[in-house]
Amino acid sequence: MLLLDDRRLLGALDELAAIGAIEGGGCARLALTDEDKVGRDLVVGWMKALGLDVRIDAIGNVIGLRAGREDLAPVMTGSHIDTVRTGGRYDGNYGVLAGLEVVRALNEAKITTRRPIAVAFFTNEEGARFQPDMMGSLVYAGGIGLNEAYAAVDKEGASVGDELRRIGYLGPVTPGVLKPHAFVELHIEQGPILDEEKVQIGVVESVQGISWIEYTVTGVSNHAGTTPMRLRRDAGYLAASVNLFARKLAWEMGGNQVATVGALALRPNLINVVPNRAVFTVDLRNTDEAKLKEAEARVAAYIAEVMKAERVEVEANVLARFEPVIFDGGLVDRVEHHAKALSLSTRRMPSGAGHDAQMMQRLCPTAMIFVPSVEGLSHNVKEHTEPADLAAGAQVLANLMLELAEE
Ligand code: HGY
Ligand code: MN
Ligand code: MN
Repeated sequence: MLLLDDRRLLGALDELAAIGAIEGGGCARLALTDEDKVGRDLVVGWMKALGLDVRIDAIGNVIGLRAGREDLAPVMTGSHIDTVRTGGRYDGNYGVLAGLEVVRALNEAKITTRRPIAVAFFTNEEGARFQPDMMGSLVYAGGIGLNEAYAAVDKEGASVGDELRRIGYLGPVTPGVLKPHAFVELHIEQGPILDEEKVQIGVVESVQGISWIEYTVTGVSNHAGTTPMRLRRDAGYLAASVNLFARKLAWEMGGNQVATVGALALRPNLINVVPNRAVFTVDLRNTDEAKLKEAEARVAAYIAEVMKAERVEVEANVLARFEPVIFDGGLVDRVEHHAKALSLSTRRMPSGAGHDAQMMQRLCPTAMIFVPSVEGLSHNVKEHTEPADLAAGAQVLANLMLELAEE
């Protein structure tokens, strides 16, 4: 069995987490910011030091390629190193750095696998600054074109294209030109299931569907003291009502349905002025596409109702919409097999979070390996996974990758 150096992996995670480090032990490296660039440069440096052929594509995806005995489609692993603003140190980073640890161990063991091995990090997986999320892997899989991705802008009006150029990661390689034999992503669960059930490895069968919509509400600003309730056209009231409605709807629908109003901005945002503008987002997810569609329709119908009663205007902008993705059954079985072969406890499960793997399944057999998140915390600086669990996940990844690389 390929021997990994768990302490080295932990050290690499700490070193990367120090870039964009924030209060409480997390890190903030929003996509294509200076912090993201510094993180990218660090990981690219590690890839080069490992002798990998580093390729940067036109959407800034970075792939480190290790030659095989034969020039065949590579076995690819990877994830992302951009984070949300309140990011932890494992989301995405762990999958990329565990992939590099597999390469280090192969180098030390002087093993050349039949197939090449690739370790990738994809651009803007989080979608926190630019939407849609999983942008780099979506372009890689042919889901959107480069120009559409380049045109995405952040709240300050900076575009993906300009920011890629500015940080020096608008690479020459055509995205997706390297079609993997298989793709395996190692990731923290980011939810409470494995931790609550004390299970060591999550065998991920699918990723739930995602619906991101931004609503811009226009009402009439007015004096908070003199305007009687009957005359108000309060944009903030609609935003607040939708938040309550979506939350109640998720509880009522039950199952895997979740709903989040994560971003909300009122204007003029003053204590004594009825807001004339509200911009807010609704994130709806479900493992069942029909149910996700139902949730979307019910939120839209509710908005139409309140819009009429409050006499405000509403404009909807779809930021991301992905249907649920089912991973390759055979590869999922092999994740389970390798975890059990290491006497690790396992359970099959869907992913509540979006991942680059859901895009790679469009190109090749793809699967994911989860390790527990303590108290299910993620997108939170307190995100934590025990070192023993980090090591176990990396070993399952290594053993599966080696098997795939010899077929
Ligand atoms: O939103 C997500 O699920 C992912 O973190 N982009
Ligand atoms: Mn992630
Ligand atoms: Mn994330």
